[in-house]
Amino acid sequence: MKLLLIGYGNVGKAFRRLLHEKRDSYPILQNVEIAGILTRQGLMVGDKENFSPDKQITVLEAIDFINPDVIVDMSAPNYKDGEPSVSAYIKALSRKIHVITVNKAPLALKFREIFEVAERTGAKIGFQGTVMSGTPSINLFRIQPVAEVSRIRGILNGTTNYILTRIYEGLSFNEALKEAKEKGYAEEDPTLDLNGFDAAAKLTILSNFIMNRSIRLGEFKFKGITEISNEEIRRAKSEGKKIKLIAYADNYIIQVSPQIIGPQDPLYYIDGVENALEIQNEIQRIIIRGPGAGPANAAYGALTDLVLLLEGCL
Ligand code: 80F
Repeated sequence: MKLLLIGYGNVGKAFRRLLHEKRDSYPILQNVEIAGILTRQGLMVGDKENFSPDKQITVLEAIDFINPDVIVDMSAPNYKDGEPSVSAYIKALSRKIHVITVNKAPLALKFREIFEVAERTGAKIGFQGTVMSGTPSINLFRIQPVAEVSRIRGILNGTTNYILTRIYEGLSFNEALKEAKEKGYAEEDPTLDLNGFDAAAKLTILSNFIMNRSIRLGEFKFKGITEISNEEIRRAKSEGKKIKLIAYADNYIIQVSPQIIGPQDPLYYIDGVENALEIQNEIQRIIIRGPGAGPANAAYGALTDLVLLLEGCL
């Protein structure tokens, strides 16, 4: 099985490392090969750790040139129009090439259009890494096939939760952001984390997938953490509370906004890079928590999708 990787930054490199590590012990991965890696610098043919481009070609040309079985998109998100990933997915899926992605923008902007092509051809889309990285959220729902989800509520961005936690612990905003960047949690453009875009994109994908909605990013209001002052965080602390960036969707409301919450709320205990998600369906309330960002976690989400694809479970 031939893979074409798109994007070779923090997550791309972690994915390659993880695939090499796991290939020795998991026979199902033994026939998987990275046939090419594409970045903004061009295409490198084959599988080498140090990137150096062999050809200057576009993503669409790289699909023709490599003719992969799966494209694995680990490129930076483009929230203007999702390109070039949207066109790459449509081209790949229409040729029955599967797509695994950790890039949220294409699915947050064109979820239904992309899935329609996949449904027509039978190609599969794995996107666990788009929401809560390697902590099962999207893939948890794959084993809850008849659940009717009426409400989701969670903390879905690792960077902002990390920053809010570190300010609560006494750091300045800039110190906290610097740490989040150093740990590889932040987006290439960290304003996407700070202004709520990333959390809103994840909420859009989740709502479309597990609540069967047809929402596009931009159709609902979202706020990030840029307007919260350190004083507000410390005042909440003195009252025994915390400020958290909460994503919420039910059948009427969908929003991302900072909220002051107390110890009676399970999300109060979600600190640092940890994320959490409460899912209410007709018979259960499920809460999952785990790391929401970090290159190894996002890479793990993508590798999980690859194994599920190989096992016929996507
Ligand atoms: P990084 O900036 O390290 O690498 C981006 C790569 O994309 C580069 O190789 C660049 O050349 C390539 N690229 C950009 N545009 C391209 C194009 N048009 N064609 C080809 N290549 C292109 O970024 P990361 O950190 O490796 O992230 C990669 C993707 O993973 C992004 O879509 C992220 O949104 C996604 N992701 C990252 C996560 C992380 O922890 C986590 C899950 C998904 O919750 C949070 O705090 C979130 N900020 C992180 S969630 N790094």
